[in-house]
Amino acid sequence: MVTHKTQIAIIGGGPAGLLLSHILHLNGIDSMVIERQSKAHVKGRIRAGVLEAGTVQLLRDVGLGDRMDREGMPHDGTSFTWENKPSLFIDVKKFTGKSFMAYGQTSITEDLYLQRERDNGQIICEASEVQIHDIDEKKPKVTFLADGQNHEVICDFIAGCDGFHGVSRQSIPTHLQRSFQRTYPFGWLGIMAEVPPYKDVLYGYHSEGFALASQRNPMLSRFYIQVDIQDKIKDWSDDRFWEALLRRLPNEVTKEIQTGPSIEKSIAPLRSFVSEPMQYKRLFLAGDSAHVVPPTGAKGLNLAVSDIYFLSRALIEVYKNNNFSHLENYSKTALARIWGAINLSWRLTKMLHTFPGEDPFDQQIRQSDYDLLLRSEELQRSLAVQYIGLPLNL
Ligand code: RFL
Ligand code: PHB
Repeated sequence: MVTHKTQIAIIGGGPAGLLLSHILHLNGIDSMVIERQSKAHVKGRIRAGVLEAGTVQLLRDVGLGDRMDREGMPHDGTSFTWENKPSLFIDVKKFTGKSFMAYGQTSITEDLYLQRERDNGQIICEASEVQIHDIDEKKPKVTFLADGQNHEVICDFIAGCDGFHGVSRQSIPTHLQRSFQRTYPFGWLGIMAEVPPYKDVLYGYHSEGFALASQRNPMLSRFYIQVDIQDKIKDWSDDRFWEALLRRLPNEVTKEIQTGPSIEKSIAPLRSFVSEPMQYKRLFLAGDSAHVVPPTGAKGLNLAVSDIYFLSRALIEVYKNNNFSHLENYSKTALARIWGAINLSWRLTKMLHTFPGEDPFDQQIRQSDYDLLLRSEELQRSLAVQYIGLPLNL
């Protein structure tokens, strides 16, 4: 058995876990990240692309803004299109004074790994059989298998940053947990293509299904379409994808879209999920391990970042000032923001997707949601405020 000692054991080396270890390091707090997958696997995952103003600022504040500011694509607003209705540009900058950034989670993860390596951070990849012990004692433990050896990490606190399928949430006794869930009867088929992107991040409703145009950098486009939850990647050739996408968007948009061979294609299920509370004794959950949102509204990664903002601040207060009040309130503080995002992403998902088996009443409500948005500056302002994200230091 190899024994390690650290202050914070972090389970999961995705954006939440890596960002936490980086911020703790900046504040002189030692941590160890334990990740199930290989580094190449984690860095190769293609997921989020839109960063709220607060996320952008936080990344700059912790010294991770250089590449994002060089390669990311800032936006002052987001577009909506609708079959047989006028398009709408939500001028987020006008309503909030802030812009958001299109910059891939893949790049953020690369930036974080690079920074942790430069700082000699401890990250153990390809760890299996990860288990949590003694959460209610002063020195909890994480055990795992790596490089053919048993390891144990003795620590002060455990951060569960291991995503929706991780072990951390399962370590909280079920009778103390409450979970809330919605699943949706469709998925998003996403592709990446090395072609110049459409100018805006654009959400499109069509009776055949939702479509989204997004981007990663000036030569890398990201598009999604709503597909049946049973569909398989092999059912979707590039040609079929582009035909479906272009049918779902208006001419003024499709004439500006450049198509090309896909370099990645995947189908993601949609889910809303919250598990409360996000803390139990010396274990604290952050990011997708505690909550999942459907990607409509682009909130998942941003929530992981705001959780880490709250959790790192709380841990810093403990070590610097022996003040436990932020840590005791961590779950409550984080959940207020999380429910706001769960709400927005659920409403946008309902408004922008065609649901199998829906009736004419549902369709009229959806049309009326968009008609109201088209007509009301107040509703546009409200959407802009939610899309850009609440300030982290609320
Ligand atoms: P992650 O990224 O899932 O990382 C968790 C890490 O934990 C590891 N792990 C374990 N490690 C040790 N032991 C175990 N037992 C473990 N089990 C798991 C995993 O290997 C992994 O490395 O969670 P984290 O860090 O909380 O980050 C959350 C974000 O990844 C997620 O919320 C976003 O990607 C969601 N999301 C979006 N969010 C946005 O803010 N803006 C977007 O534009 C956006 N678009 C998206 C998205 C998610 C998508 N998919 C595929 C779900 C678009 C898509 C298509
Ligand atoms: C993305 O670029 O991957 C993206 C953009 C906006 C969303 C979801 C995903 O709402």
